[in-house]
Amino acid sequence: MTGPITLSPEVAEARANGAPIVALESTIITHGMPWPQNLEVARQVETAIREGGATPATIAVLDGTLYAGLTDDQLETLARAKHAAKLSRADMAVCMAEGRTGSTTVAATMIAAHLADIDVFATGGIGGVHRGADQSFDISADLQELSRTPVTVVAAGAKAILDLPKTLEVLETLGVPVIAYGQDQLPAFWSREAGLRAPLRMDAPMPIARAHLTRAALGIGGGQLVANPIPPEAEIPRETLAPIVAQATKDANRHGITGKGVTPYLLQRIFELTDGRSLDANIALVLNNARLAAAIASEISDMRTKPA
Ligand code: PSU
Ligand code: MN
Repeated sequence: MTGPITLSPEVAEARANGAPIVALESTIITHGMPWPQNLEVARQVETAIREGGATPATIAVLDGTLYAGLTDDQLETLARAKHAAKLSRADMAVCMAEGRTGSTTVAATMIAAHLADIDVFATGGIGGVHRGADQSFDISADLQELSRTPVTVVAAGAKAILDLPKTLEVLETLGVPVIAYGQDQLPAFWSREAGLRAPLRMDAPMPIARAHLTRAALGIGGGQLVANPIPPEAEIPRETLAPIVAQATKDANRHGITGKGVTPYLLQRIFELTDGRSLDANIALVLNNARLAAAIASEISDMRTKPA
């Protein structure tokens, strides 16, 4: 074994030069979007990061090897995989030990990014506290990970399928900064506004980069969550989505969906109930997050390589 994580040549070179790198999760490829849009979007996101002046590092476990940076063939293999495991902190090591293939959630991607010295990670939405969590106890391991692993995560807020007020409360308890980008409201994934004020607001990549480095200097540990609103032209308003989310949640309960199956089921059901519109919105917000993440990574790289 050459170390716990294998860097693509491109990622290794960027790291050696202190150049900006943005990590990308892969659960969105295997469990978040249908074939073949999943592969197209994975490629588009990598392109958006390159256009933003950074190097993309898609994270996944392929036949037991944890990678930061995939070749196009590897990306396609993953996008076509029918039985890839959905990996989080609990099961990444088991998947590797058994030589199997799995995609990484936000939590597992943060762990891998940190191992590879990558500061910034772009995704669609993080996991959170599910509706009905008072009965089901379904709270994503992503929240705990944000409190312990020092990576800045750019997402479009938490998905509207979650209980957003409870998700904010848990993040506050865990000491995770939730930073709305360019607005006061917390964004809610497919919608620009959750109807909740975000705890923090920042308006440019540079101060976000500075806060990332300041947290490290203070020894606080843990990451930052940057909640970047979906572009206005792509959003699905909250009022439109509310009954659809309610329907999807009811269907999930009726079918007895639990555990890791809940988020993929809801995403697929909402895709059906919106005639595919949710997928178009999802694609737009992921690309938007990739661009912001590249800008933040560039600022961090500048600050590290040219200290004031
Ligand atoms: N964002 C998407 N689609 C997804 C996810 C996020 O647009 O499929 C994934 C992320 O990988 C996130 C995971 O970490 O869902 C959360 O799953 P759970 O609720 O089981 O923790
Ligand atoms: Mn869960």
